[in-house]
Amino acid sequence: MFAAKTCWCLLLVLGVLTSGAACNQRQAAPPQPTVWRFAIEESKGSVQHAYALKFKELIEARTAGRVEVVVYPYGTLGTSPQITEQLNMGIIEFAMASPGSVGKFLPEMQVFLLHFVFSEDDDVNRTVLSDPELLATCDALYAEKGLKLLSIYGEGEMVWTTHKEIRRPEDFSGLKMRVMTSPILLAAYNAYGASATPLPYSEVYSALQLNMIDGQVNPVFAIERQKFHEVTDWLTFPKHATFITTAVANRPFFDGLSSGDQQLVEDVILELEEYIFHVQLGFQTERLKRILADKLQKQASLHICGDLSRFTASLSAEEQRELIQDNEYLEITPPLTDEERRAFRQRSESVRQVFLGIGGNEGERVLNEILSAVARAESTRRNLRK
Ligand code: 6CS
Repeated sequence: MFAAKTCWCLLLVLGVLTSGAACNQRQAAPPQPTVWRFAIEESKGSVQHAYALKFKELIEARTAGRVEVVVYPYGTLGTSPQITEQLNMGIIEFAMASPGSVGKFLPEMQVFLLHFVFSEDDDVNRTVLSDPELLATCDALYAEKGLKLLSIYGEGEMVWTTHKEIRRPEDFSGLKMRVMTSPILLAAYNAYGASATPLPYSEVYSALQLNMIDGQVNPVFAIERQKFHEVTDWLTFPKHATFITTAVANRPFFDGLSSGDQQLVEDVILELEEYIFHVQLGFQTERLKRILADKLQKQASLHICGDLSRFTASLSAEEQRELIQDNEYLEITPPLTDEERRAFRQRSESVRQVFLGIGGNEGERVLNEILSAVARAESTRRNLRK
């Protein structure tokens, strides 16, 4: 648990940081803006950072300086579970809370970590995650913890980075796979035959470098930001899951806002849904390009197992030649076949039972809502394509 004493110290530090400017300018005495603190679980240049910066820009522009949003990137205020605790205690007003980090606090939210539940189609997932019924069900669970759920959104397809090729569950045998601190992720990778190892985000790079772990899983932008590609040489796109997170406010804070400010926050969050979808989509190709360029420049080998057609289409003819065709350090192996993916899917079925044990009736309700919403959205997509 985050110690109460630590929280008070943090409050003091945040108070000093945000009021220091006010003391220095006492003589001018302009009206001081109200500060809204927004902590994210990722570093600068990440999807969450883009989200928080856009939130800041829109809120500050629309309140004409009455409100200042201060963004705290990963590491500034603590680990991801600590950020959620600070949000719950009202030390900060807004935060990102990823299901992988809020396991004990919000067990039902672990549903978003299950493999082979969401679609392979980003547009379908976007429709599902913004489903008003799903948001209302989840918000009721957040409300019990003193939180207000603002949005659920995807940050991109989950990719395995490992020291060796993985095409079958048997390839995971004896492999220490780092996961976020969630019982569902532990169960998922143990079911594949790996030895799942929970570690905080900040320790993954050195653990890979020192061979304390053999692999990890994250979207491409996170692999590039945290430089995991420097300490692994296999990138596998198994199309088994999307990284999903939630944007959250402290509930008493949100309820205490004027109706005008509540509406403002809700309008901005709605606009951000479209914005962040395109940001994460762009990052999936832009950051892969950086990984390839970095590996090439360092003359380090890289093996990619996946369908690279969308990525290749995003490159100019010259980039395609330099990064792919003439790149002697790159090996592209075919994506996992349907049969190969089926082997992982079958192993993942037992994890749904683990989830139902953890998530209880409410967890089951959320899972069923998601499964129905995915089926509905996929059928709509199919009809549109006809
Ligand atoms: O793997 C993790 O721990 C982190 N991954 C992402 C993409 N966001 C935050 C999370 O803590």
